[in-house]
Amino acid sequence: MNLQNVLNSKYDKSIADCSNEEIYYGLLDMVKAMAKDKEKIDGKKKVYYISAEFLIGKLLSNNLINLGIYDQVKDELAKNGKDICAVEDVEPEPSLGNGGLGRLAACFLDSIATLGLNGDGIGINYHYGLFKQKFVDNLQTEEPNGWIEEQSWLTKTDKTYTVSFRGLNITSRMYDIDVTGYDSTTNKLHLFDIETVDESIVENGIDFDKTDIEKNLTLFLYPDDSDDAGRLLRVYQQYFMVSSGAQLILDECTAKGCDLYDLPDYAVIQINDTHPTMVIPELIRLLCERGIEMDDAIDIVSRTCAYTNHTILAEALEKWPIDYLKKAVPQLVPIIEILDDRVRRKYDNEKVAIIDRDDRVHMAHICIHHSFSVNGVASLHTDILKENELNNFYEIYPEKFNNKTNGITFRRWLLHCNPELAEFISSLIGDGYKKNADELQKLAEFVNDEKVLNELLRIKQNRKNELRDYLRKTQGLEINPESIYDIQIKRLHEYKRQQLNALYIIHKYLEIKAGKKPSTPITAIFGAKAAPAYIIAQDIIHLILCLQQVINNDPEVSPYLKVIMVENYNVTNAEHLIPACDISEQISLASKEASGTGNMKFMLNGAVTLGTEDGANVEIHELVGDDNIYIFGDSSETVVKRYAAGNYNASSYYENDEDIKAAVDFITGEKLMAVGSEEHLTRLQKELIGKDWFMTFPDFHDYLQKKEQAFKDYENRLEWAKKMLINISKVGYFSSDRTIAEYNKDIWHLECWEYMNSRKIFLS
Ligand code: 26Q
Repeated sequence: MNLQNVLNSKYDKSIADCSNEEIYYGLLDMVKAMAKDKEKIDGKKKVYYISAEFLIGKLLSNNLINLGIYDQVKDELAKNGKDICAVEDVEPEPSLGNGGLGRLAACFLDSIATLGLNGDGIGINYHYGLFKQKFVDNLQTEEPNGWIEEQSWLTKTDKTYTVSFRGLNITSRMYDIDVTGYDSTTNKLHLFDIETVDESIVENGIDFDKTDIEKNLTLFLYPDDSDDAGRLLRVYQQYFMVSSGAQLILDECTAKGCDLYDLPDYAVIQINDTHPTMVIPELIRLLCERGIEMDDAIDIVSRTCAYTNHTILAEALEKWPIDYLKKAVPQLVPIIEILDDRVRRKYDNEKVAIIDRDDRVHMAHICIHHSFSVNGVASLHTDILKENELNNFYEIYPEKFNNKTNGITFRRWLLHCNPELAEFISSLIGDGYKKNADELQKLAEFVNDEKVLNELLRIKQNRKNELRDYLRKTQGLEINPESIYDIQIKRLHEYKRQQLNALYIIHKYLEIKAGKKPSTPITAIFGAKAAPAYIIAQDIIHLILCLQQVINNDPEVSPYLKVIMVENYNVTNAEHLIPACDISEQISLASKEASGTGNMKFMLNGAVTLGTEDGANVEIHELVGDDNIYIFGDSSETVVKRYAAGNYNASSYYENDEDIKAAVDFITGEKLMAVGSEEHLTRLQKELIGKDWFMTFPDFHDYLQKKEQAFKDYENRLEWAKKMLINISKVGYFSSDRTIAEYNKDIWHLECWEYMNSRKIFLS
């Protein structure tokens, strides 16, 4: 198949005469046709990765790479005076996720297909993804973020199901997106939708009537759970997804001749956090409807489902009031009550009950009792689950608990976003690492090769120059490519501690004002969206934007220090920011970040981590060793103990530490007040002095010191390049191909292709 032929029959035009839009739509058709030819022949058993979020990002170049035709298409376009990047720009980004959990689901689909595993995704076809962020008067505003066009990656199927809510039957329809594996077969992402969604009910930013389910069910991806109507709508969305998914799974298994008692031999359902929990009672309900006894149904479902936990933050663990469930899905309530009753009869421990004394249903508890596997997403996280958060369950079911350290797909996060680096690596160690990421270790032999180190620095500089151009073009921001790019990009959350980074910046600003100038200029770059109702998160964004305005406009300081807050941080922006980064900020309060995956993306692109011993940073540290990472701050044990003791007193740090006091006072000082809002800045300052729940003050000085050390080390360019090289050489462990191979080996047990010495070998 070739692009010119596709465009001939579609538009009767040559490539040169087509607009970028026409070329994009032509490529869409071409990719879909090629993916169809590679569809997987179903094996007996299949994994269903069910998730409320799939943050897939743009798909064009990813698909061209996976189908092995990226260079060919790029050259053909170039010959006809077209630029593939301009064609890529035409594609709207499907932002169907909030952050890490959604992006992980997308990376996993890529790896499942790449390993040739039989596995599809199940989710919701949100018409608007995560809101588009705009900054107005140094504050975040939100706008709807549409992505579905007349022609898109979605393919409408003829599969429909009835989903019943109280007093309302809804017809769900399945739409498919092809998931092309790298040099492999194609799987599917099944997204369910309804025909009656009405986009015109959106008014005033992202507000809409939350009560009219037929018009709003699949309208929006939820950024938070701030109000009652929104929470109830989320229950509707979750049930809609799992009921459609459960019906699909039973259909597919019975079509393969599965006797429903043998369901676990045909299907394994990986539940991505608690959001799809209702798939458990729903499947039980459907099995009973088909004539299976309740006890048997519970047993069958419990041997089919596996649960992944992504958080230890208590407030993020879903607990739905039973009244919500009665209002939306009364048919599940008697089943959940039976599950609770069985648990209560078996275990005399209120803490493992499914329905608590306040009549709230603990979704995680349903998952743990009724899955055969429970996993955390990094080694430290799994340990904390076992020892603290889920200890009561671990004591009952030690055999269910296992760790699966997260990973990322190197196709998107290296081959696509940094092709020059990928090619350079190939020139040194061959192409094998693209399928077997462990081969990156071969790079270690070049650690003293100056030519290689200089080339690595040259490539990084190219990315830094490109980021300068990109930010100028898309955001109207000016940065100095000779400066150190220090980047913190992730959802805005107090536990991730963007506020600690902001305090550092204030400290540095005050130092420069006092005449202590850094020898290499620093650009502190942020990108973050805050849930609209998360007030302190909005205040932190405000602080950073005010700092940007004050510092960048201060001629005494801006040659040495600049602050950049990138608007509308999303996957596409990340693809430009990550390859250009020198220092990767991973500064969550130890014990709070389950894993992090941005940390891995930066490492892959030769950035050096400045971080706490939290999440997967711990494993990065173990791999690269003390000399190739900057670790600071209290350990998770210290933090956990301090919380337990309940004696953390932020104000005494503030009173007794001059540097902390000066930085915190600056928040409501003349300079920031002149550009910011008193309400936001004073509230944030009060929160820090009075509470500082995520303990920025105890870590402040260690952070300062390690950051200064990193900036100093950066100046010895060859030594720095060694650190970059070692990071890249050790990053193979964080390929999502490794993570998925482990899920398969330990949990799913599907037949699979494995790459050994670059040859595909079939394992069963
Ligand atoms: C829950 C209820 C109501 C509304 C929204 C939610 C909700 C939505 C999204 C709760 C949580 C999320 C997302 C969580 C998330 O992204 N967790 C991250 O998962 C990554 C992949 O495992 C980890 O690397 C991160 O450490 C973890 O924070």
